[in-house]
Amino acid sequence: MPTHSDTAPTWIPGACPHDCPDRCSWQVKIEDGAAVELVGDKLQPFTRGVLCAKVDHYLDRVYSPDRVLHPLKRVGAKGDGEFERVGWDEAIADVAARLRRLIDRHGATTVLPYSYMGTQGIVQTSSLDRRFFARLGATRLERNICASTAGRGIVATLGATTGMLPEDIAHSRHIILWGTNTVVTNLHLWPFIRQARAAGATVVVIDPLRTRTAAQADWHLRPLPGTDAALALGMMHVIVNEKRYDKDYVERHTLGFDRLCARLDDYPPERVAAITDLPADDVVRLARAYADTQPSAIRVLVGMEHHAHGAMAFRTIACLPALVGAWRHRGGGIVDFTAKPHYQALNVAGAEKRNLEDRSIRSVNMVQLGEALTSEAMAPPIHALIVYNSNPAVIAPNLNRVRAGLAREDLFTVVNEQFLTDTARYADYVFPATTQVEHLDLLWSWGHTYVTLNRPAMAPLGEAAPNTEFFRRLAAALDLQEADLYESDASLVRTALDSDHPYLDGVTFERLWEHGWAPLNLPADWRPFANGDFPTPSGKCEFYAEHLQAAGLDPLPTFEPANESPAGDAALAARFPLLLMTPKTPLHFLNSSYANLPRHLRAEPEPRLDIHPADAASRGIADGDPVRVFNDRGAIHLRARLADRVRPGVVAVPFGWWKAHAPAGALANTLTADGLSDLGGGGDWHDTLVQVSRDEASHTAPLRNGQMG
Ligand SMILES: Nc1nc2c(c(=O)[nH]1)N[C@H]1C(S)=C(S)[C@@H](COP(=O)(O)OP(=O)(O)OC[C@H]3O[C@@H](n4cnc5c(=O)[nH]c(N)nc54)[C@H](O)[C@@H]3O)O[C@H]1N2
Ligand SMILES: Nc1nc2c(c(=O)[nH]1)N[C@H]1C(S)=C(S)[C@@H](COP(=O)(O)OP(=O)(O)OC[C@H]3O[C@@H](n4cnc5c(=O)[nH]c(N)nc54)[C@H](O)[C@@H]3O)O[C@H]1N2
Ligand code: SF4
Ligand SMILES: [Mo]
Repeated sequence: MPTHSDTAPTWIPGACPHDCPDRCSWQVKIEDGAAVELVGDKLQPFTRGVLCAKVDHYLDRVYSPDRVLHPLKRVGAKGDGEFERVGWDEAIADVAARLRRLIDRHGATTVLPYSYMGTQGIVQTSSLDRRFFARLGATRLERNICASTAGRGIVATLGATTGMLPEDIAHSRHIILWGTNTVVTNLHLWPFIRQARAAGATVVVIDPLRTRTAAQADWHLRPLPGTDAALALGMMHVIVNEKRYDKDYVERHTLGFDRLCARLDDYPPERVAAITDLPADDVVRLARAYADTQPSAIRVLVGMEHHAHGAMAFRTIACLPALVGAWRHRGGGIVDFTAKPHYQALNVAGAEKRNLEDRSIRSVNMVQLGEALTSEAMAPPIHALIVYNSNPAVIAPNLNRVRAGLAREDLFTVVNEQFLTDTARYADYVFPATTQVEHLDLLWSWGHTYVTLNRPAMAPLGEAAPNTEFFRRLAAALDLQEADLYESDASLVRTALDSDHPYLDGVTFERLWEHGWAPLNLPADWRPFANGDFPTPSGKCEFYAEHLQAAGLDPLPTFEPANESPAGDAALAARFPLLLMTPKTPLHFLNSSYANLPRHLRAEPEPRLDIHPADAASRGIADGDPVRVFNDRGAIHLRARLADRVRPGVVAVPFGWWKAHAPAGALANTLTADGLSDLGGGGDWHDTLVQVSRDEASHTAPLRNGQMG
């Protein structure tokens, strides 16, 4: 059992750094300066000592022979992965000199940072890096590949994303997991759902795919992707027409009920059935169960946002709890991101020094990196790209365009990484980044309300350095003088904790240093909208949201088909009749992370195309057959898996694999759309049409099974 004492061997508290809602606390055992064991912290009330299959062997990642431990300089062609070792001083001086030359010639906006949440702490995700790029005056990056669309949609209705506390789902009696794969992506919520179930709750999953979560549900509904707004409107139609709504709550705490009712006339169950391809009876049955079984909870997360009308879908679903008065109850409402109370409590803006950023400088949406690197319209073009905490050559949509950009000879690319990722292979310089056991960080969570401190448990291996140190060294090499650029990691943690907010009462650096985590000090009876108090412009739950008009959207909930869908573009759908989903199904990968480690690849040897037996039969495809999946953006070759996992008209390819480790280099994002969502600037990659054919040609690379080089 880990203790917090300082006698040898020592156990050091820390936390999983990944972009996962669960934010597990862990303890690292140190002997003779080396990490010898890493286990979940059983005392943490939400994560309870259980690490997932991805992270359970985190020390394999730390001590992997494939770690980048020294600065590397490219000697081969871009993308080939041939590098030679160079010294930090020499490398950073050359990077500074080249940046200086490019900035002198093209202006500072020729520099583009590209980062996301490869590590998700305040210090290593968004502190000195933000200050550094603001000081340079670089092109700004819109970091909205995840959650901003869902968030903006929910905020349009509720004014805030944080509704129910996740653990309160244990009190729910009717739970809809709507477009989220809890068992895979949010594992630590599942015990609370099981608790509810043991007390009689019904669990419904709404997902076009039969996910692991759907397989465990009491009822699985499979609408066509991108049609959830219609389903929610159909439910509201039934709830209102059958007078199952909470009249008192609606009158006191909502805005625009009459206008909503007029809109609901357009969504009788029969029409909703035609849009969603669900039986009309199911729409009615779901509406009745949802309204009548209180407390009822809806869990949403991210995957469903990646559509052209993703925000509208979230906004529409967010109308449901107010209609039935679910917010009155503990265990009623919507469970969404918990980031907001963390951001209210912690001084994140102080760590980032957001005031340094000049918001008049142009910005690039990270979803559209390919376009930013290849478009003629970019003036000045991006000539310098600095990537950290992200692997765009795998995770960004429309990869052929991304890779064409990364391959440009007139692009100077610097990548700060733990491994030689697909992206790093295009770099002119790669710098070695520390892992979570080698650096300090303060972490919030988007899936629970505990603040966590991650202490460095051991000295960095080789010449690895934290992200912050990379930016300090680069700032020094550029001769930048501002003290803000050189704040220490410990001081950054203290800056972030420097807040008078009551949620942070009693949460001190010392307490966190000792125990690793502390709960935010939230009010005991957390039913944020039990008496209305919605932080919207009207103070009410906005069925009608005036300000949406300004954004060019319908002020009422509505359904519109995506352009890239059979209902949106019949001509395109005639050529590419199948909708492609590319979700996070691999249990052993976290986005693209771990998709290079032997243990994880043994468990996830190859991506398969999931295709419904009816769609396969009409194409002469049998289970295990090689297939070609293609559209105008590209083609991939992989093997088919015939199963009821997908519904007719929909196929799925999981994402995460790297080119070198996926058989035949089949990366899901080769095919995906890189348009934007309606609000929040997220991607629309689940609106992707493809065609599938049996692959008669032999593969360029043999399909391997369970092995890696
Ligand atoms: N194992 C594992 N866990 C992870 C991650 C990982 O890569 N691997 N990634 C982490 C990250 S970054 C995130 S953002 C979260 C995401 O967590 P989730 O949002 O739960 O995961 P996704 O796979 O993105 O999407 C969930 C489901 O949405 C469904 N979906 C897509 N479009 C629609 C639609 O139009 N309607 C409906 N009803 N469903 C739809 C997909 O089929 C998918 O099963 O997971 C985190 N946890
Ligand atoms: N088709 C499709 N595409 C998707 C998604 C999908 O569901 N389908 N999901 C999208 C979503 S929700 C997200 S969040 C994005 C995720 O996209 P990313 O954030 O780019 O993905 P990750 O694989 O989590 O992390 C990227 C890299 O960060 C590195 N890293 C980790 N710690 C550190 C550190 O301390 N320093 C440095 N310098 N690097 C570090 C890791 O080694 C890893 O290579 O992908 C998106 N792309
Ligand atoms: S990836 Fe998520 S579930 Fe796994 S250890 Fe990290 S926080 Fe926990
Ligand atoms: Mo994400």
